[in-house]
Amino acid sequence: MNEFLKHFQKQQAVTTTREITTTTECPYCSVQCTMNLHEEKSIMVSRFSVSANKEDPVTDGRLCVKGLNAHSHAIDDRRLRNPMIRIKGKLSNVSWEAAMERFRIQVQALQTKYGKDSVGVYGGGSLTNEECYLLGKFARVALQTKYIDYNGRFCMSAAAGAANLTFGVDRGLTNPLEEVPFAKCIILAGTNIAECQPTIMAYFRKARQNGCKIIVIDPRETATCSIADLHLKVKPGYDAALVNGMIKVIIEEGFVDQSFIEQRTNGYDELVEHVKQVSLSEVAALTGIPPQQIVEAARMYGEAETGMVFTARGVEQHASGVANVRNFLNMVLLTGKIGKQGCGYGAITGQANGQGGREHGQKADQLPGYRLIENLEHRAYMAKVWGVNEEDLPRKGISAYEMMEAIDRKEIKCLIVLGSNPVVSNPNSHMVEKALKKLEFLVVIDLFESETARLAHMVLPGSAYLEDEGTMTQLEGRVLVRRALKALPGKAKLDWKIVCEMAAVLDKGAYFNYQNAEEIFNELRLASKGGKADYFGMTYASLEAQHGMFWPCPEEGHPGTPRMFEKQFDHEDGRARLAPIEHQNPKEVANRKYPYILTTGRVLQHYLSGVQTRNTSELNSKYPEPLLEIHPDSAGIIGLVNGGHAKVSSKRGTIRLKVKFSQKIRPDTVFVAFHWGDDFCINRLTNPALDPTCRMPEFKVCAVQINPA
Ligand SMILES: Nc1nc2c(c(=O)[nH]1)N[C@H]1C(S)=C(S)[C@@H](COP(=O)(O)OP(=O)(O)OC[C@H]3O[C@@H](n4cnc5c(=O)[nH]c(N)nc54)[C@H](O)[C@@H]3O)O[C@H]1N2
Ligand SMILES: Nc1nc2c(c(=O)[nH]1)N[C@H]1C(S)=C(S)[C@@H](COP(=O)(O)OP(=O)(O)OC[C@H]3O[C@@H](n4cnc5c(=O)[nH]c(N)nc54)[C@H](O)[C@@H]3O)O[C@H]1N2
Ligand code: SF4
Ligand SMILES: [Mo]
Repeated sequence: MNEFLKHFQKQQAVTTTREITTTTECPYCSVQCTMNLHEEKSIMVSRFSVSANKEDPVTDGRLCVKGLNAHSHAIDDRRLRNPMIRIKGKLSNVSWEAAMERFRIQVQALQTKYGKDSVGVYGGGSLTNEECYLLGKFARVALQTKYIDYNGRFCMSAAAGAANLTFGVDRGLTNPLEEVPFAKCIILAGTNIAECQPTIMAYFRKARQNGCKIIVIDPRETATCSIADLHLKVKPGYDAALVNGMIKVIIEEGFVDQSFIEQRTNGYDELVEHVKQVSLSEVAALTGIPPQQIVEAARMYGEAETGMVFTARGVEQHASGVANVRNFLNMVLLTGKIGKQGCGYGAITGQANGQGGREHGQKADQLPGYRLIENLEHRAYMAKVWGVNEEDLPRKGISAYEMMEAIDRKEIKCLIVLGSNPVVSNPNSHMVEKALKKLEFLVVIDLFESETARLAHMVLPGSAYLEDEGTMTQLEGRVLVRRALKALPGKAKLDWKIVCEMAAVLDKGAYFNYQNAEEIFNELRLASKGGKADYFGMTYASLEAQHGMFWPCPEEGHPGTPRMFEKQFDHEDGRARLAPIEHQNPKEVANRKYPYILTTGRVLQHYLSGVQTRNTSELNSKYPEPLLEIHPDSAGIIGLVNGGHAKVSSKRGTIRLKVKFSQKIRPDTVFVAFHWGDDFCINRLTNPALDPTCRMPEFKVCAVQINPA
């Protein structure tokens, strides 16, 4: 642009600037911090900035570095603006009409030739409740395929599986965050809140000021350990063994709440019998935690008048994830620390709508409101809501990674991906990439040309959080309305409208006729009515009037349910189920060829597969590439230098990484974050061994060999 024009525009901007301030919610983690977005609007340009929303009762105006920069990717020039179809090997811009016509031809041809189940759908937990609901309906009603699953399978499924078995229902936190300061002992197991949900750290600090003792269980001394009274540096994969040790002490030293056990639980005698054979010295040998620390932790929690236990992916992302969480729940029940102020359990949900995303039907075996697709009554109810025949609803499908295996076997020929980047986030990603390349038709709806979009036959430009209205259910189980603030870039469309258009070209438009997100929500309310995650009593107006409401909320005027399980659990007899948990070794253990344990997770600056945060220079510049965190003693044995490079290999793949020495990690363990694709993709190494119940992969343990590079 020439200097004169620049000057002219600057003048114009000065004379015609308008400032607009609106409130929105962060698109990243499950806390769903609200913030004020300021737009300085002039004729030629808009400038955006963010400030705290002091009115937010959950965060009290706190924001982390990701939230402060979240708008950056949404307004980025690299956003997708046009539908694209692969022509002669290259993705080329086309009109929406041409894209939808191609979509119709491909999907109809494949379903005619190979059957309805030749098409699969893959969703995500960043989408609004309305979109998660719609995607499930799209699969079951428009495509009539059994194949739908979503990225939450890798996220919440183990905690959900455990909570369903133990309590009879799964809501991440059983108590609102405001009760955390009332707990006198808190266990944070495999949860790095300081980096992953930073704005809720204040609740834990407050608890500490009130005299609470905090126990952190993590193979690394993370930033979260700054609030710990006791850090148990567990060997990855051995949480269930550790908890068996703690339970033994709790029972033997008389910390059991006998009246709670009698009135509200089943299975106590079996659990007592089971821990009789547990030996603390064996537990110490397995976990690497000295017996006296196990006793100390059990006493801290056992003695405390009130207490809360939180778990996240460190405990859950294992082939024994459900069992691991169940053992923590055993400890909660034994001590009667649930259903009261300052007493409860929390699976710290991950994604923005990780909670709502798992409730309304994008999971393979699920219908909205936590109904089950294999339950005849549930099917009949949903068929009525949707106006279809019960017999026409498909049966249950398979989990996310198993869908990749079915694609590899060419059983699924077409996949539609909305709001996920599976080629980066699935375990064993070499196989996943190879499988996706076998698809006859891969459709990706995204904001950017993600690693998965680059493999697609069709890429459709979807909507970012600033443009898309809808509800999100944050980690407490509180449903919030997010309003749209901004116009879509280029020819991008709202995600829910894209789903409706895809249905329409398949002649199912009559079932997908909505004017706005609120109409979808009103249908979702009805769909969830009478289900475990019951939203029927919520309306956009009631949600906005009181900074969200907690489900279950069965009728209008109902206050919602901030604290669960005050009087009963959700099993038919109203009682919770204790269960003896046999410790299981991880599926891969260190051996002569692969002598170290690799565990994976997150860093503060990046989010999940990294597509949004790698496209945010303020964040990416602070952490531009993945690092191999390794103890200097182990690095010394291998011959690595700090800042040098290492080749890390598992049975499934090899990658080259920059080395970062850390005194804070166990010497037998290394840590790598998973926010990168291609040659930096740590999931090329991870183990796709799945939990038998919930099908969670073992992201947190695989055996690796490390060499200087
Ligand atoms: N900055 C940032 N924040 C995020 C996200 C992000 O990508 N970046 N993602 C969001 C999402 S979707 C999620 S699911 C959450 C995840 O939140 P977290 O689960 O807290 O995050 P992770 O880093 O995956 O794992 C937590 C900790 O588990 C430890 N760990 C590893 N193996 C074991 C083990 O066997 N036992 C125990 N006890 N601990 C172990 C790791 O050292 C790590 O510190 O974060 C959300 N918030
Ligand atoms: N090794 C290892 N792997 C892991 C984990 C781990 O701890 N270790 N954690 C697992 C967990 S907990 C999770 S949650 C998964 C997440 O894994 P993914 O679902 O693959 O991660 P995201 O980066 O959220 O992918 C979202 C994609 O959708 C796009 N997107 C974001 N918002 C929207 C939207 O509103 N509309 C549309 N159309 N597109 C959008 C983004 O640009 C991005 O390309 O990864 C899992 N993988
Ligand atoms: S804590 Fe989570 S929701 Fe809040 S600003 Fe940070 S990333 Fe966003
Ligand atoms: Mo997650």
